[in-house]
Amino acid sequence: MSYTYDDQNIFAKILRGEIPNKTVLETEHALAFHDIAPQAPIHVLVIPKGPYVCYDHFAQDASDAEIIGFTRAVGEVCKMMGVEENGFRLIANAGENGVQEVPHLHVHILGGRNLGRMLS
Ligand code: IU
Repeated sequence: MSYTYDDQNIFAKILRGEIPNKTVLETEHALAFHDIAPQAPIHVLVIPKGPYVCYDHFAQDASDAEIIGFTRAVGEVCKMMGVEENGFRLIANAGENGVQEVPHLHVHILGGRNLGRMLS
């Protein structure tokens, strides 16, 4: 599938420094920041710095270095936020059925409370 990236999306603006954010971690390939409307005591978004719409786009077109860098950043943020001990959830919504609001790949890291069952 081919994807068209909208460089006016809000996370692209955050990456360009046009909109402020509460940064948790910035690396060569990723930026992590607190979600503006947290759904759990810990709710951090991790985004790749490259122009990828969703997970599939990223997996298809990103370089190995970007994929490794992004994946390691997610792990690092989990460590920084201390969620590995009691557990956490990663979510990457995609497209219309996934109800993705912002068309720049982002992984939600949710933790700090029992999140309940998501699938049944
Ligand atoms: P979604 O996976 O695309 O549905 O989630 C988008 C998330 O981005 C959602 O949790 C919003 O609260 C969050 N967010 C944000 O942190 N900062 C913003 O300026 C905007 C959305 I717009």
